Amino acid sequence: GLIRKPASFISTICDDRGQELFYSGMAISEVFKEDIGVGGVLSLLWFKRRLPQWATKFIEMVLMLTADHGPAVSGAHNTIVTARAGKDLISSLVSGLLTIGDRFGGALDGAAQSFTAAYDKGLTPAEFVNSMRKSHQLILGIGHKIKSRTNPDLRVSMVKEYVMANFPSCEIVKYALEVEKITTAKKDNLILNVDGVVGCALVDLLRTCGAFSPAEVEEYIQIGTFNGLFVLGRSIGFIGHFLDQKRLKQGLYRHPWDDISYMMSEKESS
Ligand code: Q5B
Repeated sequence: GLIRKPASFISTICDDRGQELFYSGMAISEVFKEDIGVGGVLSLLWFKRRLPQWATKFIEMVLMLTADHGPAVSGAHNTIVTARAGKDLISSLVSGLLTIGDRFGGALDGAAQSFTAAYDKGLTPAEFVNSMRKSHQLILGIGHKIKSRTNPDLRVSMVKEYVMANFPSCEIVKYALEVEKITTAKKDNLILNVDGVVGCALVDLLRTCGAFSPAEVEEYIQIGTFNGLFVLGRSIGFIGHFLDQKRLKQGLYRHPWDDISYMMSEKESS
């Protein structure tokens, strides 16, 4: 009889074999007929299911408010330097994306994991802050280079307002805000930052939207899903910076000597 060749890989999110493309079982024509938006498409391709409108709107909000934060942040800076070195869009974009990590823009997953673990263990916010200090760990999702209690980050305020008004409940965000009260009392810039508030809100979203089992939520937290939203959002800005530099016909960037502290021994300098 016929022997079926074993498949080399398995895929479960998108079917392009028929005349019509399907995203997790939803025909592309339905995607437009039902006007599910980018948030709806992301839900189908990342989570393999439709999410309620308050949740897809939140996803879109995150993409919009993480889209850019100026030319000075490390990722935009890298993109600009690469574009000015004459490189193409993809090289410039990737060089920006490669700076995303724990310190810059990639703290969503770590914040989601540590705040959620502390909340679930029943640690008080003070116990959580102390345990992180004792183990010499920075709290991911806390701290900002320029934003502080006296110069608040309006993106964070907008996320908080949306979450409080639209989520069925937001225990992890509320917990993180209690942690922020303790950290900002120590230092003005140790605010709950954009990565932190979004990471915690995404846990609340998955836990309360009714579309996931607790085990599924735990899996999404552990496999590192949330940094993906920052990466996706900020790619919009990085591509903008690439186009901007090309439009402005900016030449090769060389960092000025007077902004570098050359610390050589006398022997090395001679
Ligand atoms: N301290 C963000 O550092 C930053 C502490 C802390 C306990 C903390 C730092 C940090 C965790 C990672 C995080 C996301 C590197 C940031 C983003 C997107 C962005 C970016 C943009 C955009 C800032 C000075 C003193 C030291 C530290 C203590 C600092 N952070 N203690 N937990 N988390 N946070 N990243 O100001 O006693 O003096 O030795 O790593 O959440 O990336 O716009 O720029 O949209 O693009 O340089 O918003 O907070 O401060 O590291 O010199 O520390 O504060 O231990 O204490 P800074 P440092 P001490 S949002």
